[in-house]
Amino acid sequence: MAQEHYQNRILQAIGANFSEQKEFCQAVSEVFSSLDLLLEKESKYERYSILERITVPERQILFRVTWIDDEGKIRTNMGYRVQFSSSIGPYKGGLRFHPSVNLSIIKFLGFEQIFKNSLTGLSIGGAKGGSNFDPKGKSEGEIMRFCQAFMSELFKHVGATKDVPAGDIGVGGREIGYMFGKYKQLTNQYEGVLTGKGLDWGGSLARTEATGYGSVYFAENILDKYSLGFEGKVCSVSGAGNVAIYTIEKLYQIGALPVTCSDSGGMVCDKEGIDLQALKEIKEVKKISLSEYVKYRPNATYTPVKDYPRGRNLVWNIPCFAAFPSATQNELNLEDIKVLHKNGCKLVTEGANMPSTLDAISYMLENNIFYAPAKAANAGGVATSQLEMSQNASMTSWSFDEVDKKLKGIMKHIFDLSYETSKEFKDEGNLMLGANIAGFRKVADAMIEQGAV
Ligand code: NDP
Ligand code: 2IT
Repeated sequence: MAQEHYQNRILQAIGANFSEQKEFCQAVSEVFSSLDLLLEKESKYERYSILERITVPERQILFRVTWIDDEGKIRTNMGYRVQFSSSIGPYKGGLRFHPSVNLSIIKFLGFEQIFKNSLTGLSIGGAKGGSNFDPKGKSEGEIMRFCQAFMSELFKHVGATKDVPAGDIGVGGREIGYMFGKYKQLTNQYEGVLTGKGLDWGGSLARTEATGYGSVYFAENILDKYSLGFEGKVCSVSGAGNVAIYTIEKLYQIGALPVTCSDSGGMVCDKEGIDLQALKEIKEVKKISLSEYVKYRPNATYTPVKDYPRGRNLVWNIPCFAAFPSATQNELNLEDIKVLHKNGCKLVTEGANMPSTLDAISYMLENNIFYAPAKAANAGGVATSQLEMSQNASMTSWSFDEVDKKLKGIMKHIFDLSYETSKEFKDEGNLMLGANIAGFRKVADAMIEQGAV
């Protein structure tokens, strides 16, 4: 019997050992699907057991977080920090607070982060963390006490040159502030242990905007390559959080027309263009449901999730030139992409992590829809986090324009690297293939050079 390919053997073993970790298996399977030619050409990766090693986190920290609610009751949540790879730099990656968080979710995010961070061209390793704490309906005091309790354990494992967490779903500037304060109190160190900090205490200008802006810059690079542009083009965005809001803001700045957004309760369609000020007021300031949007814009429509047909995300029913899934994993499936395609969609840019299912990705690649994979398209956030670390380390701060210019340059670098790598491996324009190979190769080569650790 012919010997099974290296990557298939490892994938099968992971599937057998971690069958309950569906999201993690999905993320590994997506990366491995791009590696066939590289592994065939370069036997050293098998010789040095790279796939066996790179799929196992260097360290998984699971901890109890106990905090006291407003009624004085002691509450318990799980805390996670998965330090996946430090081959090319200190661990770096966000923290997610959402009731759906479990080890599979954190491992998938941490695994993707390794390659995303590698693609930026900066020296940052991959990690992810978070908790199944649900910030919804919690008071300001409860949020603060939870963040402090979370850091009371996490502080033992992080540090400016060791592991530098940041935000993700449910973790923004407010939560970073409470965690930073606790870290400082516990360690008596004022250091850049977190990114996404407030501008008066070590934060970087443009970090808030970076993921959304970066995702649009990446999409612009694709269109430039094919002499196309965004002027006057209708775009659909999902999500209503940090990534979605600044994707919408940048789309307006380049002359496009974003007409949708969504949150966990439902979606808004505003044919004249999403009212950005109203969206910011609802989701950034008041932190309430998107259903309020129609009070600001009576001509817009709001559809609650309970009215979505089974297995569908209704955001993708709105005809558009480009779609920007920017909420969460697996929010764009095969049915969704077929509807988008039928309605003339030419480009999908992943602002969220792993928003497209594997069969939706295959459909895009087979049907010549430009596909900007998450680990390339949303890397602007973590890249700007690294710019924050640089500013902290050198005790300087750069202007908004300086940071934005660097971000633009990094997004172009990621596009060029992904594109050139797709060409090298005879599938020109397949950016998933290019991004996966380029991201992997740098980390794998560093692992070989650093020996069996
Ligand atoms: P936020 O918490 O700011 O916003 C998340 C948005 O998505 C909210 O509108 C939320 O709804 C909605 N949402 C979350 N979970 C679900 C769900 N299960 N079903 C439907 N809607 C959901 O997070 P971010 O904007 O920071 O993150 C969005 C995505 O982008 C995530 O995949 C994240 O991993 C990724 N990302 C974030 C980066 C960053 O710098 N922040 C960098 C790179 C990627 P509601 O308001 O009701 O909670
Ligand atoms: O998924 C991501 O890249 C993030 N949530 C941002 C991570 C970071 O360290 O800025």
